Amino acid sequence: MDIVAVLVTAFWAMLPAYVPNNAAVLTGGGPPIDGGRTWNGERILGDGKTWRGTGGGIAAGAILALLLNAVHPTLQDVLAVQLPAPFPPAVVLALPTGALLGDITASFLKRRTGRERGAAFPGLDQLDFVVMALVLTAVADWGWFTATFTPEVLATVLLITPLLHVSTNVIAYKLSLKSEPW
Ligand code: CTP
Ligand code: K
Ligand code: MG
Repeated sequence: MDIVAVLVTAFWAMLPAYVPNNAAVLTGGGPPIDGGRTWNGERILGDGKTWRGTGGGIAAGAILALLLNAVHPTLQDVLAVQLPAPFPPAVVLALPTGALLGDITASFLKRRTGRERGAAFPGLDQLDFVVMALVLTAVADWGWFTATFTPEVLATVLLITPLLHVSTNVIAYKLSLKSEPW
């Protein structure tokens, strides 16, 4: 694959995992997933992980994956670039669910290490969602996963994701959608 094809594949395949965290910011609120419960004096997850945000985030990512599938044939012709095979149904769900599961796992680890809601955890903040999205996708459809995420595409994903994450969060912060720029 040439460099353009690698970049396009990495970005296209990860889009349904990029959108859920941002959609959760917009749809979040209401009852927290942990129901306010604590463990060793700290919240299990905290008020930043809600049912509404999680549901809204998964829905947004899945809808985006279906939209990408719908425009796949046309775009492949128009752009004359090799796109990854359409998202199989299990992957449509695995990408956004994995992204939010990664984010929830990170909050669990933040609370266990004494970090309050909104505190930064450099490294974890930028990669939690991508790692879990990839793991769930590999479990959901190993054939599609290995055909799409070749070693060079995987390396590109791990490189561009932190950059995209940092920049979109700074934008969301500047637009007052988020209370911290991470
Ligand atoms: N959000 C949500 N449900 C999720 C993830 C996010 O409702 N599963 C919403 C919450 O309103 C949250 C906001 O999106 O405050 C920003 O998400 P994030 O930065 O992940 O949460 P924080 O509030 O920073 O909490 P934490 O320290 O646990 O990450
Ligand atoms: K987060
Ligand atoms: Mg945060």
